[in-house]
Amino acid sequence: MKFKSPPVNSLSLDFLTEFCISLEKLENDRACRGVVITSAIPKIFSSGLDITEMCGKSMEHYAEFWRAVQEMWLRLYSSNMVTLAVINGSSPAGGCLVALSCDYRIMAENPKYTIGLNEAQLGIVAPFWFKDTFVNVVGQRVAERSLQLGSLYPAPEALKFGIVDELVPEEKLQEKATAVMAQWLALPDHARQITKSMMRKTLLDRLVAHREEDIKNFTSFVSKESIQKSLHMYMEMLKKKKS
Ligand code: CO8
Repeated sequence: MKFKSPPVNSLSLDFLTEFCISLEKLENDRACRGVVITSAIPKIFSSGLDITEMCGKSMEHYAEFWRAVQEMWLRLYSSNMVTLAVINGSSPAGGCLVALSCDYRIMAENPKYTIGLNEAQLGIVAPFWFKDTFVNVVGQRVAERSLQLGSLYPAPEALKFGIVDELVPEEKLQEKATAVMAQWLALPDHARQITKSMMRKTLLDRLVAHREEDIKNFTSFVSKESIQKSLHMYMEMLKKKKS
């Protein structure tokens, strides 16, 4: 599956909806046992949640958007398929969450590409299921420090901290992805699926049980004047950096 939503594969409501439908189609296709998620946009895997969906919109819109973010994560994190992220570009915040939710992460060996949960840099807070997905990959200490600092790590550091599993020269990504997928698919599906579910069920159940409360938390947090101001300033900063 190749993300292709120029300019930066930001996770808008439309993007998330289409992503979920595509995942569901593959999930229901008995012939499909694994999915490789990558980007068709050079240098960018995904720029994370579309910030414009969180700025100057109605409470109803925030709720609808957040439900779509939850849905994407619930589907991806609980997928029965082997999920492999091939991170061929930068992957901040929600982009990093997509990668962290897969079973295995291969990143292009390019120190210009960064990855991490940088929410704190935007003046916002990663919700518990972002945080716990991160903890489940890198452990408490790395997650605690990285989340507080909103760190975006260049690929070599991301490997050092266990955010990604392997670095590969960009031109070898596809070859490597095929080899890794073959390795994972060599196991009997049922044993792998039950093991995956055992590792992830507690966190998945927690979001399912607290889904409405999580939406309420998001809508009231994001609609605060101070948070709206932070997000606007961040968008301005991106524009200035560009010019
Ligand atoms: N959402 C919306 N628009 C974006 C986003 C985004 N996430 N990222 C970039 N854009 C826009 C830029 O504003 C710019 O727009 P325009 O052309 O109109 O000026 C355009 O995309 C291109 O961006 P750049 O010029 O910056 O492109 P580069 O190739 O130089 O850089 C990057 C690409 C590295 C992806 C860079 O754009 C970047 O760092 N973007 C910001 C990424 C980011 O911080 N995302 C965090 C989003 S928040 C999130 O995912 C989790 C939130 C959890 C919620 C918590 C509860 C409140």
